[in-house]
Amino acid sequence: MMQLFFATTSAYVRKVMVCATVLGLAEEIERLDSAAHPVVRDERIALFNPLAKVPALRTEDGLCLYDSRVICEYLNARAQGHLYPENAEARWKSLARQALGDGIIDAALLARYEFTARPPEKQWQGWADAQLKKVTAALAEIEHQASSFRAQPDDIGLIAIGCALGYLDFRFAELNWRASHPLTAAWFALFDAHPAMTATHPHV
Ligand SMILES: N[C@@H](CCC(=O)N[C@@H](CS)C(=O)NCC(=O)O)C(=O)O
Repeated sequence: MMQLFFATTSAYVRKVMVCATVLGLAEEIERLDSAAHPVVRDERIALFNPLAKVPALRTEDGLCLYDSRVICEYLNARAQGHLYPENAEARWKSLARQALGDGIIDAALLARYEFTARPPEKQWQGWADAQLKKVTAALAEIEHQASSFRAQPDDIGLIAIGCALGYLDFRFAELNWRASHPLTAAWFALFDAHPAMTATHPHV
């Protein structure tokens, strides 16, 4: 069995688990309890990843892999999957979409950490606002592209974007992103109904 430091709240872990599910590898992954935090370091995770962040994977051969991008690509190679297009143009587009989805998660997480990980006297609303500006700009770009998205989680770029939108629903429901992004909302309604997405919905 592979071993994965896991968290039901992490959109990056979800990205890995959606890939694993689509690739038929989910049952080969043992999920290890974790409590990743930017200040309170979880030394258990550091056994696999010196950055002490999740996801962190160890293979049967003892190979330690992180971060989510590397793990997803490893799983795809291991299963001889097709989550990464071979055609060069399609591949760059897919990888840029992954960066867009991951970038939403990065920015949303930084905005959240500002108020959950910092003491009140060190919190800065301007920082969180600037991070959420990145989220809204990325959502605008996704809306621009959404009419070309497929409904199946068969591509790393769409999986990353799907996990990012799921994270906004989970932690930033007040953004109400669907109201101003109708094409993205219509796409996500189909995409999020796939068994690999329903099996990995974030929860506390
Ligand atoms: N780029 C990394 C980001 C991983 C990450 O930031 N994970 C969060 C949990 S959602 C974490 O471990 N945070 C603890 C920390 O920042 O030290 C990836 O794609 O895996």
